[in-house]
Amino acid sequence: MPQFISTGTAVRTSQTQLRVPAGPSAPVVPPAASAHHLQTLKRYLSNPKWLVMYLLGRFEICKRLAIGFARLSRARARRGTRSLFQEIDVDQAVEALRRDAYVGGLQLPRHVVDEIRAFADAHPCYPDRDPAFPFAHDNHEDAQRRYGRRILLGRYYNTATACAAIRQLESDPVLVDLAAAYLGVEPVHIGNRLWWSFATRADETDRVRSGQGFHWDLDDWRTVTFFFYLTDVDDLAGPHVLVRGSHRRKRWRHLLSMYKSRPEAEVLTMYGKESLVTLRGPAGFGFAEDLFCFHRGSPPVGSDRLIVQIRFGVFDYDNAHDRLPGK
Ligand SMILES: O=C(O)CCC(=O)C(=O)O
Repeated sequence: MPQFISTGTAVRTSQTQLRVPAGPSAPVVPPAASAHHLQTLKRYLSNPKWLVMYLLGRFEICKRLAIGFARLSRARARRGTRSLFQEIDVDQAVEALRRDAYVGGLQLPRHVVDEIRAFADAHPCYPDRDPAFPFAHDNHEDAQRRYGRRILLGRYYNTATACAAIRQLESDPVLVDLAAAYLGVEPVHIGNRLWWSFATRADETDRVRSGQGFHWDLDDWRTVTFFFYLTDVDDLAGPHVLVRGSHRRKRWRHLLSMYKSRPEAEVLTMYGKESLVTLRGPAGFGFAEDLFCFHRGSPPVGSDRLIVQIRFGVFDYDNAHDRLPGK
């Protein structure tokens, strides 16, 4: 029984029975947009070092200075264990990342996919950033009814401590080597994300808030994120889409704006349709990406998608971990 699940309704999943706290009997009111913005503002102000990075980290000269500063005090760590990705040529991978903002060719062994799937089956997930409402992923329809709103994403908490297979990825020598070579400094692990993207109807605002509209991320001066699909992903199952090379080429008004999301038409006009890369693959398929590029998830329409991300950066601002709040 997962430790953070208390008394409540028994929910059957494909592998086990989860107990999740009884939900509200009447639909709850979804958080208003202004409350969402206020929460975001509070988060910004509560982490001043991160805020400095957030304001300056979009400019290449500042990125280089910050990385140079980190390099002064950081030695290369020894990497002991055997990698799951022996076949990767790190130099070639880094060249592709620098040029295109992504590189494919990572493949998780089946037993690791199965282990993470088993973790997802045995633990509750949560509507985006709402730790008050745990639900079993295969109870999504019921959870939407009880929550009183569409649930596009179901995120897991505490993956670093609760899932050994995910923890092993955080220290995989090839992944860490690749991150070090791309970042130009010994990397730090800045967080994981494990989540379902559900095939459900939703409006544009919810889609954009759920990473399904083009945007770029700024979690650190420079970052690299490893993605692995844990379900088969075709065009109907929410493939990840990115704009090749857009981590190096952005308009000044994009860099200066506080909004990192942009309408699809604007992104297509700027970069051209031929720059879009859609990443499809069977369960276990993986790729590395610099999330400073424009990217989005496609809304799944045929089946739900389970995906995990392992993120590395230059400094850990404690801003991207998936710890359950208050734990
Ligand atoms: O769902 C996806 O593929 C997009 C993920 C994303 O936008 C992000 O992690 O920033």
